[in-house]
Amino acid sequence: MMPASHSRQNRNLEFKILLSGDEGAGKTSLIRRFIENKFDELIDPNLIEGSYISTELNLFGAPIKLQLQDIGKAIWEETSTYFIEDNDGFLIVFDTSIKMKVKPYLEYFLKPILEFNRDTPFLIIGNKSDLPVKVNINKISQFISKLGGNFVQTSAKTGDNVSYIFKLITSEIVKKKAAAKKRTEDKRTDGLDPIFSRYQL
Ligand SMILES: Nc1nc2c(ncn2[C@@H]2O[C@H](COP(=O)(O)OP(=O)(O)OP(=O)(O)O)[C@@H](O)[C@H]2O)c(=O)[nH]1
Ligand SMILES: [Mg+2]
Repeated sequence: MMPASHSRQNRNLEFKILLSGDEGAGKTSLIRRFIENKFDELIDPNLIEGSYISTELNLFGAPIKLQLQDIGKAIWEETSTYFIEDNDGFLIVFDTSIKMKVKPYLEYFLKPILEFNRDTPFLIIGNKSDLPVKVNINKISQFISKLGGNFVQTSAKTGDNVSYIFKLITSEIVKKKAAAKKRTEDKRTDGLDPIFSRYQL
């Protein structure tokens, strides 16, 4: 039997991640690729919308539970505050195969997140990298790094970078929680000890 302290340490390694962005950007496809390693040209847009889908990731030598959820722009518009409070990290997804103004798009989705807490972990995902790119990747990368975020191009179709983005956002969440802990020096009750000690935080 595991010592009680050990099981308590691992119990709360669970984070919620929200994917948001325009209709058709590939949010559900990214989750499907990550969890099932499958891709469909025709995907039910409401496959998992509105409810969480759970998976597990091994990171820093510890199993971490992830609860993934995706919502479209319409729901975001009405209830972004609820979703921002309810999630630990965010993936803002857009489709790089469509000519569009990316800056206002990103500002639209990021503003409420950063206003709520400027330390909230987020990644910007330029999906559909298997198709010809119709946006200026250099300009977008520069804009995102100015905002203090990371930009990753993915393809749910080929699987390119899909596991990577979920690992990256999870490690950002862990690091930010560690940094917040360091600031407050509160007694830790969140079960992150094994990860923090591995990270030497
Ligand atoms: N070529 C290509 N097509 C993709 C990729 N990701 C998604 N698609 C396709 O784009 C369409 C929309 O994908 P979804 O995953 O439904 O997009 P969504 O963001 O969940 O859209 P909503 O649920 O409507 O908000 C589907 O036909 C997918 O097959 C990709 O990386 N490459
Ligand atoms: Mg969808």
